[in-house]
Amino acid sequence: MVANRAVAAQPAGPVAAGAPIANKLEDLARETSIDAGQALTTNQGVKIADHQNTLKAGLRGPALLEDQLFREKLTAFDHERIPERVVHARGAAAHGVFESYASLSQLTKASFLASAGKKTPVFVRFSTVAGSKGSADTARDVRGFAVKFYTDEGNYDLVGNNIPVFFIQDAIKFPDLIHAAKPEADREIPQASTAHDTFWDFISLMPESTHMVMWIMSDRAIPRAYQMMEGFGVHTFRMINAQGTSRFVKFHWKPLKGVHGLAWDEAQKLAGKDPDFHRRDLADAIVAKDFPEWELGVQVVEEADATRFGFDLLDATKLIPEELVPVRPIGKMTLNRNPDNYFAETEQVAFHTGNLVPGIDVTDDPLLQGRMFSYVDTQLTRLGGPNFHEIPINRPLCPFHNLQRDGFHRQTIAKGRVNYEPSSIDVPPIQEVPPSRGGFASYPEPISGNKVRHRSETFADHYSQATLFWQSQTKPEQQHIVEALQFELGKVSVPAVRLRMLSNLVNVDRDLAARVAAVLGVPVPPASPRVGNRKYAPSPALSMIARGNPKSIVGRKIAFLAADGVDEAGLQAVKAELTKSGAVVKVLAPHLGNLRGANGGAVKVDDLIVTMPSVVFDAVFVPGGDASVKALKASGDAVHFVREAFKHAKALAALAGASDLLSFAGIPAAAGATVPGVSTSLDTNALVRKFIADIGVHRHWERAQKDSIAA
Ligand code: HDE
Repeated sequence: MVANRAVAAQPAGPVAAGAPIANKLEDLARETSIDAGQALTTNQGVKIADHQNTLKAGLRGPALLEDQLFREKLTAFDHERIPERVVHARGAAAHGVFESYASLSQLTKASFLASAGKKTPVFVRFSTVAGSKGSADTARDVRGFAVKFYTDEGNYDLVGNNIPVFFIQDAIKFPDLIHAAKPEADREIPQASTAHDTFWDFISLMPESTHMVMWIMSDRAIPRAYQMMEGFGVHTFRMINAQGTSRFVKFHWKPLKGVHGLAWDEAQKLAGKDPDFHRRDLADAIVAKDFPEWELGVQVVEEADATRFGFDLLDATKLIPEELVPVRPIGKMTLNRNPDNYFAETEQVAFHTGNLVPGIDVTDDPLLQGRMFSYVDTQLTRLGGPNFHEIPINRPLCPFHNLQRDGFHRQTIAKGRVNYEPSSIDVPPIQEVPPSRGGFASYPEPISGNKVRHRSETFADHYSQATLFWQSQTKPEQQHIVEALQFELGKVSVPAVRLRMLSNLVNVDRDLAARVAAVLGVPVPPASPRVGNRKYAPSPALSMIARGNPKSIVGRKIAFLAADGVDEAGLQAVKAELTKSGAVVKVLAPHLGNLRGANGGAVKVDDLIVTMPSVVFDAVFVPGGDASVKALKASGDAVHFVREAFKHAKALAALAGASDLLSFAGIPAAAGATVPGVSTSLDTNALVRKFIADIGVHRHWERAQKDSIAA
C-alpha cells in the first residue's frame, strides 16, 4: 500500500467478501492518490534527488544509458496513450446517483428498482460519435448517453443515445456506416462532420436510414448542453418479474432542464471558439451545484401486444410514439460530482450492453445482438486485455468471484489452488446461485425457424416514421432540417449522390424535398409510388419545442456588454435580479479591471469582449450610460456581438439609451418595434421581467429578421 493514498482505510482491489460497498466514490477513494506535498519518488518508491537533469558523462554529455530515472520517466510517457474508442471517442463524464421512485417489482425483479427511494451510484459518459478524441463538442452528430449503474446485484449498463432510433437495422452494416461517416479514407478529411461524399453516398443507398437522417438533420444533433438532451435505450429490451413474466420496454431519459438546441451557425463557430463547450458546461454546472438531472422512464408493451403497432419492435429504426404508449417515470438521476481524473475514469470506463442484472434482458433486435459481441471485443484492444473489469471505474460494488484468472495486468491475487469447477478440494466450493436467490438467467424465449441470412418483411417500411417526425416538427424546426440538408448535400460533390438523397427525401415529404432541391439547383425527383406523403397525427413528443419545456433560467449564461461611463445602478439592478433567478452573469468590456460608472461608481469586469464570443452565452443585456453606449457603437467587436446573438435567436435586452446600440447594429429595436425576444425599456423592473421570460423561452426561432443579419 502506498503511503500517499487519500483514503487508506480499506484494502485496494476488488471487494473480497461481505456486503456491497454502498458508494462508488468510497470505492474509488481506495485507489485515489494525491501527489501534492509528497516526496517525489520513482515507481519503486525510491526518492528522487534531481528531476531536472539526465545522467551524463561530463557536464556537456553524452547521456548515459544506465540512467534508470530518465528511462522510467520516458517509458511511462511513451506509453501514455491507449487507442481512442473507434466510435464515441470524444466524451465527458460525471458521477451521480439514481433514485427509484417506487417499487417496480410488478415489472422487474431488478433490485435497484425494487423500492421507493432506493439509491444506486451511477457513472455517465456523454459523447459524440464520429469525431476523434480531440474534435469539437458541437459537431452535428448523435450524442452517446451511456449510464453505468453500480447496483447491489452487479453493474447494469444502459448504453444509449440522445436520438431514439438508429441508422441501420442489422449490426453487420455498422462498420460500413462508421467508415462512411468518418473522415474519408484517402486524405482523412473532414474531421467530425457528415457533410461529405462518402457519408451521403452510403446513406443514399440505405433507405432504412431515412428516419434517423431526419433526426440528425434536426437540432437534436446540435444540443445546447448534455444536460439538455433526452436519452434513449433505442432498442426494445425486456423486463422480467419474479414470476417470470416478460414485457417489452423502451428506456427514456427526460432532462429536467428541458430539451434545447444551438443554431447551426453557432455550433460551427463554437467548434473554433470553444471546442470544449459541452464538456465545460457539464463540469461547470456540477461545480456550481446546479446539478444536471433526468427522469428515467419506460414505455411498457405486453408480449401479446408486440405486433399491434404496424412496425416491428425489433427494428431499431422505429420508435413507439409516446402518444401510443406513454412514458412512465420510474426514477431520477442526478449528476453531482466531476471525475477526478479524465484518463482513469472517463477514458477507461468500459460500457457493455451485456452488463445486465437479473430482471432486465435483451431482445432479438439484430442490431442489439451485434452489440452484445462488440463491446467486450473492442475493450480487449482499447484497454489492453481481459482484465479491464478490475479497473476501479469499471469494477462493481458488490463482491465478485469466478475462476477466470491471469491475463495482462491482473490485479486480484486469487488464493488457493482450485481454479476450475466442479471440484471437491475446496470445501465449500465456489457455487452457482439459482435464479430464485439472485442468479442471472436469460429469458427462456421460445425460438424456431430456419438458419437464414435474410431480413424480415416486418422491417421493410423505411418512410412512415420519417414522415411522422417531419410532420411533428414546428415550422422553425422544419426550416432547420431543410437548412441542414441544404448544407450537408451542398457539400456533396457527386451529383448522383445528391439526386439519390432527394429521391429518398421526396418519399418523406414533397415540400421538404422541394425546398432542398431548390438550393441544390435540381428538379424534385418523383416519389416512389408505394410510399410517402401520408398525413399523420403529429407527435408533440418528437419536437424539441412542441414537447413543452420548463421556462426556468437557472444556469443560463448572460453577457452584459458595457464600457466606461456605464449606468452602474441599472447594470447592478438587472444583474441582481438575474442572479436571483439562478442565471450566471458576466460583465464583458473593452478592458479588464473596473469600469468607471456614469455616477462615479465602479463595476468589476469579468472578461474582455474579444475573449468571450456571443456564442458561449444564452442572452445579452446592454445597460445604459451615454459614454458606454457610444464606446460600444465604436467597437466592431461589440456590434458583431449583438448582431450574432440576434442571428442566433437569443434574448436581447437594452436599458434606456442602450437600444441605440441594437438599432445601430441593424436590430429592429426602436420604440414600438415588437421583435420576439428583444426588449428595450426605460423601466428597469419591466425590462427585467420581460427579459427573464424571454430567456426562459431559450431561443426565439420564429424571429423573422434574424436570417438577414450578417454576423
Ligand atoms: Fe455502440 N459502440 N455500437 N451504439 N456505442 C461503442 O464500444 C456498436 C450503437 C454507444 O461512452 C464501442 O466501448 C455496434 C447504438 C455508446 O464509452 C463499440 C453497433 C447505440 C457508446 C460499439 C453500435 C450505441 C458506444 C466503441 C451496431 C445507441 C460509447 C467503444 C450494432 C443505443 C460508450 C466502445 C462510452 C460505443 C459498437 C450501435 C451507443 C465499437 C457494433 C444503436 C453511447 O463496441
